[in-house]
Amino acid sequence: MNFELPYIYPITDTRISGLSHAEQVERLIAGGATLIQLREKDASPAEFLDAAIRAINVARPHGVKILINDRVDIALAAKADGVHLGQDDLPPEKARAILGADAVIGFSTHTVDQAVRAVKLPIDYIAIGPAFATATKADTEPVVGLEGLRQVRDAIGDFPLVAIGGINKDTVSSVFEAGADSAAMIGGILSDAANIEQRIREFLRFRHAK
Ligand code: 3NM
Repeated sequence: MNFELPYIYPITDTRISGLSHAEQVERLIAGGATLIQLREKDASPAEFLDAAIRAINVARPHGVKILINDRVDIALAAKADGVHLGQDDLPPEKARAILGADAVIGFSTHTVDQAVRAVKLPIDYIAIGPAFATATKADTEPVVGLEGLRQVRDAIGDFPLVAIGGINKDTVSSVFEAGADSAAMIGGILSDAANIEQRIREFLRFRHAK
């Protein structure tokens, strides 16, 4: 598996950005994104599949990986690079069996215990969150916080770790200091839709300068 987490991991949201998934992917790639997750909570499966195929057609010529949130069936049908699973989605072992050895599989965790159990699964990275309070996801688990993030890092060794939830320009450096390899963001990048490209470029430049 030649997969490496980028510092900044953007996730699409049509409600927050007011843009299609393909339009978001185009702007994110222009700003330097190399891994993008498509997150869709409103569309029908047929609509999500169509949007995913359009977004993948934008990303593939650039070598940018596209993961599908929650839906192994959509990832398979759209020939995405992989899937990001929640605790209540298909189990990662089943997703791996369906998508194959080359697929990138991420898995959401919300506690140290869940993270410790997750590193034994056939996955490529763990997400831990919410790092901070967030308005983007309604049903989040309790905030993990920077101390929780540090505990997860200590508990999982060097397993690839993504922090998510409430990360913005004021908080991004703290999640790296607490041990995250990557910061996943929705609102921090997409809330100013006219400046998506500039926003992600600034986040990437900031991190690379460190
Ligand atoms: N998952 P924003 S928090 C999609 O805790 C998602 O697993 C979370 O959006 C988790 O960057 C979250 O705007 C929302 O806070 C992330």
